[in-house]
Amino acid sequence: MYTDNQMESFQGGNTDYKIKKRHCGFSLLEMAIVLVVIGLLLGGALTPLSVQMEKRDRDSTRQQLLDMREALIGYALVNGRLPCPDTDGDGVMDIATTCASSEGDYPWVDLGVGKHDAWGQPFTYRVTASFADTNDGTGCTASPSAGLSFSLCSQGDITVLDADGGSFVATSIPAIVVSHGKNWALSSSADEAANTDADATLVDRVYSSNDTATFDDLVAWVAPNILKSKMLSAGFVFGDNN
Ligand SMILES: [Ca+2]
Ligand SMILES: [Ca+2]
Ligand SMILES: [Ca+2]
Repeated sequence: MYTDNQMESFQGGNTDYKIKKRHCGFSLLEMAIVLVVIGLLLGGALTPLSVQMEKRDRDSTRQQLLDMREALIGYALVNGRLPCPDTDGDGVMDIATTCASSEGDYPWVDLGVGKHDAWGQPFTYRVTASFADTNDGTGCTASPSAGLSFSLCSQGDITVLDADGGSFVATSIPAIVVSHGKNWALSSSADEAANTDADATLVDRVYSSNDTATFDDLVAWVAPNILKSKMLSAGFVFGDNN
């Protein structure tokens, strides 16, 4: 026989046990809720992280483009002409007397920069052929300087628009470099397609990930007046510099 106190003790013990058991059940439920909340938080945190990574990649590619443009001008200062594109993927420009093609990859071996962008893709490079051939001048002056592929009067043939069929951003450009961005070349976007159709009209505009208006390309070009100004400063004498 148990005393009343002993019975109370047992009952109290059972009650504690039940409470503990019930508490364990709540803990599992709580854990499930916590896991769901953590999942939601991680899901929310991962999106900005991917955005941050793309921003980092775009910043580094933008810096590469600035270096590559500088290298193009440096090449012209040394050689009296712009480099031709690489058309067979070895990083070496392809030229006989004239460029094998006006458009190809940036000749990263010859220029020592620009093998690929932050997404591991080659840069597209387009040049006005008469600025890169080994023929003196471009026909706009009767007295081109020996060893200079272009003259002060030479005009580039590349046009940059702010959208496909849009307004002019720059005209008479001798050379341009394009990174096609994280998505490479999205054929459903007319503005992106304009930068891969191998003609002399390209697009440079603000970033957008919005459906058919998607545009993530990064573009840099050699401004003709800066190129000629730097060559004049370096002591080059153009045949039409009278
Ligand atoms: Ca080549
Ligand atoms: Ca020329
Ligand atoms: Ca693109």
